[in-house]
Amino acid sequence: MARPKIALIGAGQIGGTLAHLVAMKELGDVVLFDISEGTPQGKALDIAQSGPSEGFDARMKGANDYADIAGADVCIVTAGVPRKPGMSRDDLLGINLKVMKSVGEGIAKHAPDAFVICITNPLDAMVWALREFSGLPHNKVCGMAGVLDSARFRHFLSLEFNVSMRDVTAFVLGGHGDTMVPLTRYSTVAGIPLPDLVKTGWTTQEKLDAIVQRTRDGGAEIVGLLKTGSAFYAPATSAIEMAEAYLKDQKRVLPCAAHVDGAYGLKGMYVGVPTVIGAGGVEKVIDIKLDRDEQVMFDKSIEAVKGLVEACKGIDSALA
Ligand code: A3D
Repeated sequence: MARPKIALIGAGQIGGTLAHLVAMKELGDVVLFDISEGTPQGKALDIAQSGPSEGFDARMKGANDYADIAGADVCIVTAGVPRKPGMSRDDLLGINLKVMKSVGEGIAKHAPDAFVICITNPLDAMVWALREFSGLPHNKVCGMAGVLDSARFRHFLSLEFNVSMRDVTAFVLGGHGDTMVPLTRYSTVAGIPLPDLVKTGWTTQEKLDAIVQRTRDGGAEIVGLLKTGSAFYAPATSAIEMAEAYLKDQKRVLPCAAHVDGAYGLKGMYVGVPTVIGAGGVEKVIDIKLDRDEQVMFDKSIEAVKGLVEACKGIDSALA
């Protein structure tokens, strides 16, 4: 059977890391696409030359022409600009919306059957825009944020409890931004919910609150340290987890920015929710009942996402 074809739209920090991970995990052949001439070609050649030592056979190709992504099984989109210190994700809206238009049209023309994972910020609005511009089915277009946000939460919790990250599960809902909703009630150490661990005295509510806030600020903390861009290792790993779930029909339960129509009382919008990802793309949105405090936080997050989508619609008519 031919290897899957994985198109990486954007060959910057995340795009290059994605290509390396695809090769190391032998998930398929890679086309790295970028508007910058030479960058995708150089990265593709460099990664290909790590093949003999690493022992993988994946083919790497750099491209500046959308025709090269033809027939891709998966497209992971990082094209656009990242944050600099002092910028919010929302500051990227105007410039990255224009980028989503060209990327969406390129995917629609050359890889209409692909499973598309958007990473470009502001995430929830950009995945909405990418779906609009590409016209692909909603279940085949989603955004990566929840896997990363919950990985950050799990990392911080594992440090607090001094246990393996593998034994910590975390649940994050809502938009990818300051209003994201990490749910402590559904986050566990070895299946024991965090509020129960507070009761046993293993941690305190104050420490948990601080971890929740650090998770919300997780991206900004890294932007502040790097100064020239944003996180890329963990964002790439998170998107690969989603791509692998699709390619291997793993039916993984992963949080992602999915099209929610009915669940959570929402009518047709993209936002972070728990989903099942398998060969059908986003096969299911898992609906849960929120308590009053959680609902208040979730509603605030929904309003923030809706505001960004409305702003996109305003700019989009200017783009047309
Ligand atoms: P960067 O290293 O700047 O790479 C972006 C690449 O996109 C560059 O190589 C550009 O040349 C290329 N590009 C720009 N315009 C186009 C276009 N029209 N068509 C094709 N390629 C284009 O950024 P990065 O890789 O660090 O980050 C990429 C995006 O991911 C940014 O928007 C970040 O804000 C976002 N991001 C999201 C998360 C989430 O969790 C959602 C995390 C980290 C970064």
